Amino acid sequence: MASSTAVIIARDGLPAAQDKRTERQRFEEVWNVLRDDVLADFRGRGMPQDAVEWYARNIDHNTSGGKRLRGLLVVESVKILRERILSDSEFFQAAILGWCVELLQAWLLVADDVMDHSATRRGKPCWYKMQGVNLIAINDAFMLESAIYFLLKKYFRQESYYVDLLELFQDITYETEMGQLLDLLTATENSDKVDLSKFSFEGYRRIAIYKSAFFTIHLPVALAMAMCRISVTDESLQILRDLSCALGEYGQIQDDFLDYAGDSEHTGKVGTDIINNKCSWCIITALALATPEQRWILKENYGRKDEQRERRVREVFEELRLRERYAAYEDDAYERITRLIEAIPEEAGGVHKPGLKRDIFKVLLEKMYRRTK
Ligand code: GPP
Ligand code: MG
Ligand code: MG
Ligand code: MG
Repeated sequence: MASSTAVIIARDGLPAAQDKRTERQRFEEVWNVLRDDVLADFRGRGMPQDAVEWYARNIDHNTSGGKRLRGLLVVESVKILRERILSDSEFFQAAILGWCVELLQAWLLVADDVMDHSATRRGKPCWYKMQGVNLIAINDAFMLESAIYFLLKKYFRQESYYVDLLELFQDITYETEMGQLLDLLTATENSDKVDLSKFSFEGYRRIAIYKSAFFTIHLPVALAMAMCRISVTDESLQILRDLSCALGEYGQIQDDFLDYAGDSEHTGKVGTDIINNKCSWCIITALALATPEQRWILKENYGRKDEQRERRVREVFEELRLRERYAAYEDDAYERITRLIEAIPEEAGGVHKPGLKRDIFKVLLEKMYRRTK
């Protein structure tokens, strides 16, 4: 990652150069405090020991092993918006909001893995696949979600922007659920109903943006803005929405490509999009390039719970050189998003303008570019 803004944040009273811990380590340390808060509250409400142990196991299994892209985006954004090194308490507050986004992702993934019939996540069995869990995973997902609101209340209730935080989480969760519905509706459980003609780039974009872009990019940046008390104007909201859509669509296309071409040892998950009949970037792109014969093969083999047929689809993807197409797409997306970022107005009439900063998105784009997991 090449960025002038990726500086180490200092502890209070310590110059940045002397604080040897990385931002990620400091972020992880905050989680120990929050995890204890959640479990102490649970225990304090009279919950028995076996339930405490269950909840702790749910929390630990589903919050470990991630890239922390979204959580760290909150911290990074606060730092860029403040234009200085953060104090201990500012870092702590930003990290709490970051962990709330990580908890949001945790419960979404617990639920998503049930819906997608996935087997592994972050190099471990999916939570619902763990011994004795099964459909308790549904309640466990809800409990991870409730932990967000517990933490927001504990740490932000006295803040003037508390309601803004609540509304952001609620609105963006709702939008993510809308996206998940669109994703699931194209993915039929019934192989008789596979109908590739329903797939389109326009429909694809809507799914990607709703199920992924808003909670991945809009939410962390908007939380940072709320914490920095930067009022949201129509202009800044539009910029944030546009950048979230562009970066979020790019991120979901990466996710779809890795579902097909990623090394599962490295990504920590085994792809399920082909057998689940998902409206993925790979199938949309393949359909746009396929000869009539290849299209027929795709139609006969996509969306079937059968390894042989999945292999047949993969062969067509290889024949169509999807890997090369993806590399070209990625470079094009990088250039296009860079231009969008450069167009963010930071000055008006030669005067510094408070609001969104280009660096927030630059740092994120560098982190995302050519990711392999
Ligand atoms: C991931 O898409 C989708 C989400 C995290 C949103 C889930 C929304 C809910 C309301 C549960 P994906 O299935 O392509 O992700 P992955 O490839 O990681 O399984
Ligand atoms: Mg999934
Ligand atoms: Mg899914
Ligand atoms: Mg996926």
